[in-house]
Amino acid sequence: MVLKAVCVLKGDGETSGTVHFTQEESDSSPVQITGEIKGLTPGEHGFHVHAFGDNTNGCVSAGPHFNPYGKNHAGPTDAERHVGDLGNVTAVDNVAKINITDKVISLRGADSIIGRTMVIHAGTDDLGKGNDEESLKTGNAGARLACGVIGITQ
Ligand SMILES: *[C@@H]1O[C@H](CO)[C@@H](O)[C@H](O)[C@H]1NC(C)=O
Ligand SMILES: *[C@@H]1O[C@H](CO)[C@@H](O)[C@H](O)[C@H]1NC(C)=O
Ligand SMILES: [Cu+2]
Ligand SMILES: [Zn+2]
Repeated sequence: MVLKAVCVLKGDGETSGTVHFTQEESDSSPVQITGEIKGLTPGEHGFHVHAFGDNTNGCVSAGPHFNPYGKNHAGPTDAERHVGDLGNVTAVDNVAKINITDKVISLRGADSIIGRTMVIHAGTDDLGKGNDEESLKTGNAGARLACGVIGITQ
């Protein structure tokens, strides 16, 4: 069966959005990620799945990037990356239109992102190439503008 999930992102400022996830039959099928985030400055913004579906203290409670295998932070096409590393989305006229296919995240099994948190950042993710310690953890993507818990939908 095709599985679908959705995430509504909100924050303290004017950034907000909705992201949809779709995965075909098997655990190893790629996940199609589509949607729109508005209220962004033009340019690239880090976009990740963070470990916890906890927003009790805003987006901070979502914890670090979802990283079940203890890897370094990197970009979505790198062989070694956090499962949650989806790179950047690009805002044009304050709106980022999202259409990503990712082979690492899943809506099922050990790499499932269901019940975890999607975060959009103020800055650009350097994909682990920033030559500092923080780059290998967060990509130096800066503040968390908006976030939401990823849930199953029909
Ligand atoms: C941000 O991520 C996107 C998508 O993964 C990538 O194409 C782009 O090069 C990244 N930007 C930087 C500055 O690394
Ligand atoms: C996303 O991209 C794929 C392939 O490039 C395309 O077939 C699909 O229509 C796009 N979806 C949206 C919502 O833009
Ligand atoms: Cu993040
Ligand atoms: Zn990461």
